[in-house]
Amino acid sequence: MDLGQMRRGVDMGPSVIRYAGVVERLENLGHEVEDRGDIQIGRPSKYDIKNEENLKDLDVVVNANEMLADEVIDVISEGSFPLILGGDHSIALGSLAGVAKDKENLGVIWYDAHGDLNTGETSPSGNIHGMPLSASMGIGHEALKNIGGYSPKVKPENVVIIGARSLDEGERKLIKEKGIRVYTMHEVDRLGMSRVMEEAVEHVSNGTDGVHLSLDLDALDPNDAPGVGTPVMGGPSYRETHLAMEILAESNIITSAEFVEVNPILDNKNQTAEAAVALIGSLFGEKLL
Ligand code: B3U
Ligand code: MN
Ligand code: MN
Repeated sequence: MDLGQMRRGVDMGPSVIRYAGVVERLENLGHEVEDRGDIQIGRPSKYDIKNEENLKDLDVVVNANEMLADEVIDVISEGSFPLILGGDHSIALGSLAGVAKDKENLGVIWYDAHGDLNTGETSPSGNIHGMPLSASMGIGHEALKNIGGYSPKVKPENVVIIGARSLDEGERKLIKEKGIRVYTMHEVDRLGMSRVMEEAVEHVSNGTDGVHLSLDLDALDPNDAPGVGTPVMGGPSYRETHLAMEILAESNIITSAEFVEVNPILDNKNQTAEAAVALIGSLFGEKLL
C-alpha cells in the first residue's frame, strides 16, 4: 500500500522487510511462521486524487483495508498472532478492524512521530495515512470509520501514543478533547524510555482484552531510520526503540502488531528494513544474553 500518502515506494516495504530476514529471525526464536503473502491492492488510474472531502484515493484505500481486515480475522481464528507489514500507515485501518472485531476493549500503542489523528477536515495533506487512529476511534469519514462493518474499534482511553513530535492543530485539539495519553518526545527525554514504556504498558493493560502495537518507522530518529516518507528530526534512537520492544516482550501484553512506512527508495542500503526486523526480533523475545 502506498496510496495513503504521496511518496511512491512504500508499497515495497513488505518485500524489503522479508528480504531483511524477518521470517528467519522469528523462526530462530522458535516461532512457527506462516507468510501469507501480499494483499493485492490495485492501482488507481491516477494517483493522489482528492475527493471533495479532502481524502486521497479513498476507494482503493478502503477496499484494501477491507481485505486486510478479513485476512487478520482469519489469522486470529487460527489461533495465530497477526504480524502485519506495511505499506503506509493507512493499513492500520484494516489491521485494527480485524484485530478489534471480538474485543470490547482493545488497547493500542501507537509508536509514531505523528498522531495520525486527522480527518478530512483537519488534514493539511488529504493523506489517509495521517488519519487511521482517529478513524479507528470513530472520528472522520464514514467509509474510513466503518471498515469491517463496525465502529469504533478502539476507545480513546485505551490508546497511548509514543514518540510524537509533529502534531497538527486539529490533532492537538482532539488529544485534549478525548484525553488521549500521549508521550511526546518531551516526556521521552524527561522521563526516559524505560519509564515511558512502563507507564504505557500499565495504561493499555488496564481493563483491556488485548493490545495492538502499531509501529511507524518514522517514529525513530531519521539517522537510524532514513527510509521513511515523512522523517521528523529528534526521535527515539534505534537503541531506545529496542528497549521499548524488549519491555513490551517482557510485559507479555501484545496480541497483534504492525510495522509500517518502510520506503526502500528513500532508504540507505535497506537500513530501515533491517531496523524493523531487529525490532520485530526484540518484540518477539530476542535477548542479548
Ligand atoms: N500530520 C500530517 C503528516 C503526517 C501524518 N503521518 C505522516 N505524516 N506520516 C498529515 O498529513 O496528516
Ligand atoms: Mn503513522
Ligand atoms: Mn508517522
